[in-house]
Parts: sequence; C-alpha cells; structure tokens
Amino acid sequence: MANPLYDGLFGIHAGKTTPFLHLPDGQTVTHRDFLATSARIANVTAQIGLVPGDRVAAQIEKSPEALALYAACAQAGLIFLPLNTAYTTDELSYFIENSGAALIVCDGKNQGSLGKLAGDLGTKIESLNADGSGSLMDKAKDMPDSFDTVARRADDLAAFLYTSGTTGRSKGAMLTQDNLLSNARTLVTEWRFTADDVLLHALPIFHTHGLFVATNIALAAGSSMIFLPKFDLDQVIDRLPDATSMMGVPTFYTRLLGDERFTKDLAQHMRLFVSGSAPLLAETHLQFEARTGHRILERYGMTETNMNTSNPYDGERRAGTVGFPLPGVELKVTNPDTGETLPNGEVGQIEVRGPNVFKGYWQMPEKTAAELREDGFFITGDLGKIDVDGYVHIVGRNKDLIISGGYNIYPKEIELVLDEQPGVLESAVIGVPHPDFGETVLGVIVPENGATPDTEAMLDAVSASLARFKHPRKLVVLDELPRNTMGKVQKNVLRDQYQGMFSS
Ligand code: MCA
Ligand code: AMP
Repeated sequence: MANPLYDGLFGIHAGKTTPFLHLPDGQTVTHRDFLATSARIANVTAQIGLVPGDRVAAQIEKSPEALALYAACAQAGLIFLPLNTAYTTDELSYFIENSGAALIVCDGKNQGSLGKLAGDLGTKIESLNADGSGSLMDKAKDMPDSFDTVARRADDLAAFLYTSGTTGRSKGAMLTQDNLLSNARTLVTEWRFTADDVLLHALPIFHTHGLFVATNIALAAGSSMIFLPKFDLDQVIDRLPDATSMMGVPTFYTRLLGDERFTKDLAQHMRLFVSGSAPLLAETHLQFEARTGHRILERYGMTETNMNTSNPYDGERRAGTVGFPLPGVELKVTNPDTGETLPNGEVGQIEVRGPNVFKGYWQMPEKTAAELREDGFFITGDLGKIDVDGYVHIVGRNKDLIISGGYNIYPKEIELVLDEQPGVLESAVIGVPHPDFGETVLGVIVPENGATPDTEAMLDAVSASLARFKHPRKLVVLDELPRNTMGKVQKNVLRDQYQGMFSS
C-alpha cells in the first residue's frame, strides 16, 4: 500500500547522498540523513502511542529537525499542525484543544507553560529546540533509522493549518495528501524546478508559503535548499550567489531593494524570484526589474487552497496581476450577492475549484458550508477581475483582513481584546499602508462617556494574549466611529483618514 505524500516528496529520495539542506554554518544535510532523522522521529511517535490520524501540534523554530518532524508525520500517517512561533500560550491553547492534538512539540523554553495545558488535556508533550536538542531528539537518537511507511489514501488528511475568521475564531483548514502533492507537482512543472535548483529558503516553515510551496516544490523536484532560520538581509545577500531561485513575501523584495549591496551582478545568475502571500506593488515589480533585469513571478494562493494562480514562467509576467489559473484549477469571478458568474473585466468575488482545494474546516460544518459550495467552488473572500488577456487581478478583499509582512491578521480578534478594556465603549481595527510590512495594524478606540482610556495599558493587554505581529502599532482615540445608514462601521472611511500615518 502506498502513501502518496510520503512517497512523492520524501520516499523518492531514499538512499540519495546528494545535499538536501545547506545550513548557515556551512554544514550540509543529505537526503539520506534527513530521511534517517525523520524515520527515527516517526519511530518515537509510534513508541509513545500515536496512531495514524492523530494530530501533532508543533510550535518550533525552523531547523532541519523541525522539517524532519513534518516528514515523520507524513510517513506515520499523522496530521501535521504547524503553529506560528509568535503565538502566545492563550492562542496556542485554542489550537491544541480545538484540534484535539495527541502530541505537542514545542521549544523547551515553552514546555513549562504548555506542559500544564498538555496535562489538563491529556496530550503528550515533547521538546525540540532551535539547535535540534530536546526530548524528541533524545528519544529519536536510540531509534532505528527506518520506519514502515503507513499506508494512506490520496484524500486522507495530511495537515491542519489554522486560519482566523471574521468572527475572531480560528478555523482548522483540513488539507489532504493530494491537496499538497498535486499542487507541488503542478508548481514544479510551471516554475521549471529541477534537481539542479538551489532554493534560497528564508521563509518560516509554519505556513503554506514556506512549507507547502517552497519546501514541497524543492522536495518534489529533488532540488536543494539554502535553509536560513529567517529572513536576515545580510545572510540573504551573502547566500544569494549560491542560489538559483528564491521565494518570498513582498517585504523580502522591498528590503532587498532598500539595500545597495543588492545589485544586478548579485542577482544576475538567478533563475527565478517568486512573490506571494500579499500584493506585490506594481512599483516594486518595476523597481526590481530596473535594478536586476529580473521580473518577479507573482502568484496567488491561500491556506485553504494552496496555490491558485501564477504568472507565466515563459511569457509576460504582468505587474499588479497574479497571472493565470494553474493547470487543473478553475477560477471564476462571481457576484457576491447572487453567486452568478460575472463577465471578464467586472470585479466580483474570486471562487476556485480544483485538486488543491481543502476538505473543509475541522469540526465546523456551518463555516465549511458557508465558504465551500456543494459543487466544489471555494469562496476565497478576495475581490478581483479577469482582464481581456486572462490575467487575474486582485483588487481588494471581501473579508476584514490585514496582511502585514505576509502574516494574516483578523481585526475582530484584536477588537475583542480592546473592547474588554476598562473605559472602552467600542473599537475598530484597520490596516493602513506601511513601507516595510505593506500593511500594518491601527487601533481606533471610542471611550465610554467621560472615560480617559489608558492606551499603554491596552497595548499591554493585547501583548498578554496576542502574538506580537498582531499588535496595533498605534492606538488613536475618537469620539465616535463613522457609520453608514445601516449602523455598520465604515472602516473604509477610517482607512482613508489614516492612510498616511506610517508613510515613509
Ligand atoms: C515580525 N514582526 C512583525 C512581522 N514580522 N510585525 C508585523 N508583521 C510581520 N509580518 C514584529 C517582530 O516581532 C518585531 O517586533 C518587529 O515586528 C520588527 O521585526 P523585524 O525584525 O522587522 O521582523 P522580521 O523578524 O525581520 O520579520 C519580518 C518578515 C517576517 C521577514 C517579513 O514577518 C516574515 O518572514 N514574513 C513571512 C510571512 C509568511 O511566510 N507568510 C506566508 C503565509 P518587536 O521588535 O517590536 O518585538 S502563507 C500565505 O499567506 C498564503 C497561503 C500564500 O499565498 O502564501
Ligand atoms: P492565508 O490565509 O495566509 O492563506 O492568506 C491568503 C490571502 O493572502 C489571500 O486570500 C489573499 O488575500 C492574500 N494573497 C496571497 N497571495 C496574494 C497575492 N499575490 N496578491 C494579493 N493577495 C494575495
């Protein structure tokens, strides 16, 4: 019996002594060593009693061992649930409890705070630190370096990724083996990845972009990766000459352009630069081409769908667009009220269908039904149009979402915390343009009658419960929020009013 994901991404490299990961300290991890580590971890999971279908929640720093945990989950038929390292214990508690995780793997420094939760929930807990130390690898050391791959079907679940929603409650997007594998294979072909490629990998590996796009493509193509712990401008500039390709969020590209060491010479040998997760300004696209001669290839995806569209590898990569639907992906623009398909050129909501589209939200049938139509089309919440040449343009969002440096932030989550603070009548959280992060978070507070809210104390309260990247960069106090005749808060009016607040 087969396991499509494991076989298609990992098993194909069995026995290869070619490099898979190039690490910042100059060390290399071969495919064979990587697979031996992942098999040892898979043996640990079996020994501690995990069975196929169990969820493994991982809040760990980026390391070869962290990636091997992903491979181990695929091999053992476990559902991998990666979590942003910035999440607070409050945020983690929800994900762990909601997913019913059987195992938490966390950094040793968080074992105390998460250990209590694990105890309460009866969840097992192991540590894995950034340097590869911790209880997980201590146990793995003594395990065999092979593991009998657990059979899985293409539509068995492989991963949960939590995405927030307009109500402030996160939803676990259920991704199948085939969602991940089919998309990786399509992208390998579309973007011409081969075993000769060296991908500069500076993205986090707890999101779709860094894990299911960048890493899965490298695995499916047999490419190697320069595996950096995070986007550090000096390191990226230093290692670029050894790479053939790079993937990043727009902030990566604006930061590179902001550094005079990033020259045409430095980028000349590169084959491909890919951008996604947030809109790449046409201006950045053009500046990049002027500086390097390369046209960034912009693509569009979502946690629920992996990648939907891409600009062409050959042919015109059109600035300000996200290109064409990928092979096998159907994309239509519909009227948000009626669901009817709109003619090309008209703006409406973007819907997609294909092997990339997820199975639904974990234990949330109503939310699944609201976004995933019975005919298989997923309502993305993005607003866009298709131009005369077939290029898809994203022109806005039909969902209250801020994207800061490629991280999604749902205002409702922050508003709920602000509204609870003493002296606050109500609040509105909006995204405003930011030169580095694209958008950043601004909180608008309306005090209760006669109250003078302590904004510092409010920011402290936000810090206690929400990850740092979600924190409002500023709080402003207003007497009242602008509303339309239906009484709905007009966030667009606030966005217009404060759009210049963080301009450089
Ligand atoms: C870090 N901080 C942030 C962000 N990142 N604040 C807002 N937005 C962020 N994205 C905080 C830090 O905690 C720090 O707080 C302060 O901002 C400045 O940190 P800085 O050193 O500038 O940040 P950094 O560590 O260099 O990180 C910036 C980054 C990083 C490199 C842009 O955020 C990043 O790697 N983003 C990629 C996200 C990503 O992979 N998204 C893909 C999602 P303080 O100093 O005050 O403590 S997948 C997706 O969206 C779909 C599927 C798709 O299409 O790909
Ligand atoms: P996530 O929930 O992290 O998967 O983020 C998905 C959202 O990111 C999409 O619904 C879009 O709003 C946005 N997004 C991803 N890629 C692009 C892009 N190239 N241009 C504009 N928005 C994008």
